[in-house]
Amino acid sequence: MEFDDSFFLLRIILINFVPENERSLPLTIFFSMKKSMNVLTRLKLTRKEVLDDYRIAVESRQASLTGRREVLTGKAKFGIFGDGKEIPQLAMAKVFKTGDWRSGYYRDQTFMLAAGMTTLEEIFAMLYGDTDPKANPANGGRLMNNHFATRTLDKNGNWLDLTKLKNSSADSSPTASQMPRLLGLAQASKFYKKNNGSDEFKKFSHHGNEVAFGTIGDASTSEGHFFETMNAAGVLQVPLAMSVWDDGWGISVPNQFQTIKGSISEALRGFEKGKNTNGFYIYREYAHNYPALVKMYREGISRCRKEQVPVLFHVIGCTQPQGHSTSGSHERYKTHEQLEEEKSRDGILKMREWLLKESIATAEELDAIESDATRIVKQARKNAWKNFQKPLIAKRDEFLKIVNISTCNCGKTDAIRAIKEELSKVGEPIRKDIMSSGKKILRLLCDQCSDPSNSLKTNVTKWLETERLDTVKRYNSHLYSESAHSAMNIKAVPPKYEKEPKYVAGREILRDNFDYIFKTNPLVLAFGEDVGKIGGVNQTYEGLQEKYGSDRIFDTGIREATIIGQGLGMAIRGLRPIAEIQYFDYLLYGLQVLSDDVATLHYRTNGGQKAPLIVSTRGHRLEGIWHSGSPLSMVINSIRGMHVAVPRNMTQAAGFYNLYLESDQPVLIIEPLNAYRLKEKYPANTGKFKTPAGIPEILQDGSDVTLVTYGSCVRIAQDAIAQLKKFAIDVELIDVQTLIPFDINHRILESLKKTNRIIFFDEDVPGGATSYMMQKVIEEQGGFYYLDSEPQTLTAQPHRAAYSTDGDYFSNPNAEDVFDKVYNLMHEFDPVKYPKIF
Ligand SMILES: Cc1ncc(C[n+]2csc(CCOP(=O)(O)OP(=O)(O)O)c2C)c(N)n1
Ligand SMILES: [Mg+2]
Repeated sequence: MEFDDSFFLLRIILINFVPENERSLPLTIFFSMKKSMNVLTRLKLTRKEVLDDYRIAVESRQASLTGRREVLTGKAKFGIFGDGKEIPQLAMAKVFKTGDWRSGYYRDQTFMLAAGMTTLEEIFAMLYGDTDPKANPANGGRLMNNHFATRTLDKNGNWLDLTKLKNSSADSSPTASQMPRLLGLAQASKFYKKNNGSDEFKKFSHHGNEVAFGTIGDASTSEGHFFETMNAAGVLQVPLAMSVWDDGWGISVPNQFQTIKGSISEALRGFEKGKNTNGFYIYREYAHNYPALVKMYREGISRCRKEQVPVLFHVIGCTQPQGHSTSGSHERYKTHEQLEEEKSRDGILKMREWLLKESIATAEELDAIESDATRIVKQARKNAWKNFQKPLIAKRDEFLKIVNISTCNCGKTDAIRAIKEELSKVGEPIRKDIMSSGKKILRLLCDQCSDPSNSLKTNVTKWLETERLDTVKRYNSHLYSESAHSAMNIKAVPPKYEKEPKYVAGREILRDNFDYIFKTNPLVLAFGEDVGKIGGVNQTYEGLQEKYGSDRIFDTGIREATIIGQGLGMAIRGLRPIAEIQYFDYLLYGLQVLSDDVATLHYRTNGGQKAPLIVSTRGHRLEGIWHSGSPLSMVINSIRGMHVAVPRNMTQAAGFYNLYLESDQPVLIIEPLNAYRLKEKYPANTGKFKTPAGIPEILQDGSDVTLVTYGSCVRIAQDAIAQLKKFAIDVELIDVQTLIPFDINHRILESLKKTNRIIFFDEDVPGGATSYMMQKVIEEQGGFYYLDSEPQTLTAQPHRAAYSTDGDYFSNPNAEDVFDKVYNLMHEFDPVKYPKIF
């Protein structure tokens, strides 16, 4: 029945059956109902939906308040919450559909709850650092609380059907680090929309209909990543929906020190999309205005989704009821007046006022929702704490039972008893307490008691080993792919050659190999500066854009961080991007994204997400500080979690692309810059040969000295070796091929066993990648025990490479340096046979 019909009916009832003086109350109720229904009709929402939203907001706030108390009472180490940002997140959740993506930050608690992507219990489990993946599926206790993620992989590391899920990429702590990946998440939709239909895409996209939602704090918009991403999104015209939760503060630093004109939407007016321009749509709304926010998100996201254009939602007037985090109090930097003013425009308070004003609910109904919320959150906290504590208490009890001193008569029983006593008194034991007690007790136990197969020492040792293995799984797993598609499971396939192979410029081998890849794998894309139209500065993609289209091989702006971000976001969504950084030295601009995001993704989600991205660059052996291409230690120390491949020529490089595209392991491949035009034998099995990961190649057998190197230094070494041969010195040359992983079968040790002398050679700084290799071989492989001479390194000078051929000669190691190093080693060993040269 329509409202007006029911009004007509009511009037008839009132006139016929109710005395005149008793008709006003039902009429008032009826009119207020009519008013609220009008509001709800205009908003296209039901009363239930709105009240559900209010409930979620109140529960979320209650979780924030309770969470802070958990930290202050010592149950959790640190806490950061979403209070003050509840209302806009309800509105955002309404337009977030199955298949969509989020790339956000720690304030998105209410959104995650409203979208059904987390639960109150999970929020508390995260706070405690629960490592049980069931209790804490976002990060398995590896990250601080409110670092959200949904799982995109099953337990074997295989893709789930992402079109059937609401997806959140994995949060990370550095401010604005969510931005570069957001660009790729959005671009994937555009790619999938244009390249519809392939079976390979089915699990990842529904005709490219998905929106990538970003969130960021007002202060974090000051980061370069924000501007770089927004500019690129405006240029690329991708469905990226950026919300800025503006509370006017970045911890203690107010807006006026952060943003031009104190307003990010004002500052970005020049980025706004005009009638016939690119750019993005800009919306601005108050954080406490629920109906306006609902309308804003509906309209903005509908344009974003349909037109595939970016949108900026600047949500002003957010608050921070509890300050920034548990690390400090905002009373230190906000005045009493400021704090009171914030309270007066609290979003939840304003929503309540609105619900009452519009007669959508009565005060009693809202009071009931609020008291229910307190109860529900209390219960969630209790459950999460119990789940977290129960196995720990059980573990502690099990350990105390095992350490039954009566079975050991010669141990230092008093001291052992004291440790046990102390452990048993710990109210809320953690693994560290138990492990530490176990190790201390073991030191006090003797070996002589009873049956050694069942002695206390044996039992405690066994228990500790089991626990160690368990913690390895808990804290050390998933740095690299452990799935069936791990690069480590893929066998090498050597290049095959015709009887009389032709010799071609190395870049042609790469180009033809890429041609094969693009032809056979619809998921692969390649992009970077000058990659599209001209096919790369070294022509390794020559002609491929014309052949496969500019959706698959394309140019980007000069913006390394977001080139990597583009690749990362697209790889998270199932594509196989090759993101090119034009020169290795410029990887520094994107290193933050590699180090904090790409390299940690699989680990920080405890195996819940992967991004099998290939970052391709070129390096080694040029000249000048910014084209020397040698900062290997910069990457091996900061991007653990990725593989680092350092091929010596283009055939080896092509073999790495083939290997990694078959695997799900992210990798950095550094092509040797000065080898594109050098002639190489043309392989007959283009696209099929594979260079293995972690397997060095012995390029020359020798018996006097082992020389370990990689990349362009291989050729320098070969030159030196030829010179050394004339002095009867026999060098074994080893190309490590990948720095990460490094010589997994200890092949270098085998060489050292034969030569007993070893030199690690590259053009990184002293103490750089050569020291890394030395530690691997001498310490990890046990090479120390086979040395007859001091192990040596040969590197570039400590200063950066100087310009010009002479600059290079006196900055970087050259064949003469290699000769001298090897010769001197032999001289030291046998001065008669190898007399001093100079
Ligand atoms: C790169 C980086 N610098 C500094 C920090 C420390 N930090 C964490 S949050 C924060 C303030 C962020 O403010 P804003 O973006 O406005 O978000 P809000 O917390 O106010 O929602 C700072 C400085 C960090 N996490 N990362
Ligand atoms: Mg802020």
